[in-house]
Amino acid sequence: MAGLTGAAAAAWPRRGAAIAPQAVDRPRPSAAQLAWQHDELALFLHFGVNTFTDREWGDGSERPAIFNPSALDARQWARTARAAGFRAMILTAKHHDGFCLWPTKTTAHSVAASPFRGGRGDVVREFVDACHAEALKPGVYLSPWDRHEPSYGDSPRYNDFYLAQLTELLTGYGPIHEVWFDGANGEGPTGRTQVYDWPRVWREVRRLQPDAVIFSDAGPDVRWIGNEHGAAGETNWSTVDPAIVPVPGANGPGVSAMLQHGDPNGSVWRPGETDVSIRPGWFHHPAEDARVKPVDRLVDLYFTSVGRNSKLLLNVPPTREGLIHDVDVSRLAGMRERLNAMFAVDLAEGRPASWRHTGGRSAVGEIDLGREVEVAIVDLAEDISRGQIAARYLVEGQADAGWRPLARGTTIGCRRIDRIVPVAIRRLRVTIEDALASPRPVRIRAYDRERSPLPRPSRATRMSA
Ligand code: FUL
Repeated sequence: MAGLTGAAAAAWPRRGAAIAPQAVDRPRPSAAQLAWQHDELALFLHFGVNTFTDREWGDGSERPAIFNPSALDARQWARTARAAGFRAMILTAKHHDGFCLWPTKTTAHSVAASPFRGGRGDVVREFVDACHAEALKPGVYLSPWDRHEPSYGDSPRYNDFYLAQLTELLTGYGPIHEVWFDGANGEGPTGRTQVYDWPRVWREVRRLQPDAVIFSDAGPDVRWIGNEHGAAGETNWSTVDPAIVPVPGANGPGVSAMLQHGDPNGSVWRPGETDVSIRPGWFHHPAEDARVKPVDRLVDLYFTSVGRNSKLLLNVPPTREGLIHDVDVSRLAGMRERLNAMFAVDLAEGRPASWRHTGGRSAVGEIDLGREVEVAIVDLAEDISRGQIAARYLVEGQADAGWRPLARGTTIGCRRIDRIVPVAIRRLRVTIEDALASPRPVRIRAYDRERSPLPRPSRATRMSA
């Protein structure tokens, strides 16, 4: 999203209008958080021994010999992602089973002990190289829960082991864009609980990869959205109260609501990431080839994540061959085709909004679309580089007769996209009914229904008085 420029910016704030102090003090994103969110789409790749055992969670007893993808082609993953408009990919370098996809020095339980590329393979290397070749940002998932490693449960020893693994990943492969920490904390082999040292983990990521964003329930940079079915909260603040979710995997009152909705009064900027799988499971299972989410559902996921001030991390797991399955490839292509068709022509482009304050915490912006046009999607955006403040909004449209409500909601943030009953209108009005500070102009875009290749819908509902 571009910042507010041109007439809208020039018209705001009105000359002499005071800037509320809250607007200055409120949390704002770092450059890395801002870029992360504007990327909108990242591909998650769950791949490892589970791919070969047909399980979701390995127990750590898997023989490395079973890991033998016959046609692994990370470029195919990257090409698929890029063609579908994704800008980053995150690979499970190690899942709960403890098997490492890179030839680590920390354990023998890795690709080095497998027949893959004659024991000289490195999936992380191939993944990172493929990301670079397709201009995608690489990220890694390193499960803290390790069901293979004997030191797991002996907290100081395992923490050293885990840090050594993390160090290898963060020093051996160039810039890593996102480091993804799952909160899983299963019991160790002796029944002892492993106490993770999260502050040390985060410190090390900062030291070794200062530009990376760190994901976990507890951030510190980006937070889990609180479910795995692909829905950010209808109300979704990018600020949170860090005390409510202090560590990954935290349980307690308010955790779930904080992850889903954030907190308007939160003291830190921690936007939500929406992770969901294209299939029922996170790993590839041949029996689920017929249960890949249809294109409609993928498009819906875009609206319930990106369209609700979040980012979509869509899991598309490679097969035993080491390839993204044809069905998944075609669904992703279909998703991109639909999104391109929907967002092809911004009906409000080049039509400046005139904004005025209607109170200390309210404002209204109006756009003349130049002629009567059919609108089916309204796409709003705050300039979040300056924080998030809109708390309640109303969208209205006008044809010959009076104004009619088209959509209403609460937060806007980086992007809020509403699908509305298609309607022919000449003017569009957005009212910020409530905000945390003196409202700033919101970028307004409007789209018709999808155009080609789908047939044109029948006539739009015309508004009448
Ligand atoms: C969960 C894990 O247990 C799942 O297997 C998967 O990796 C998901 C993204 O996170 O906590």
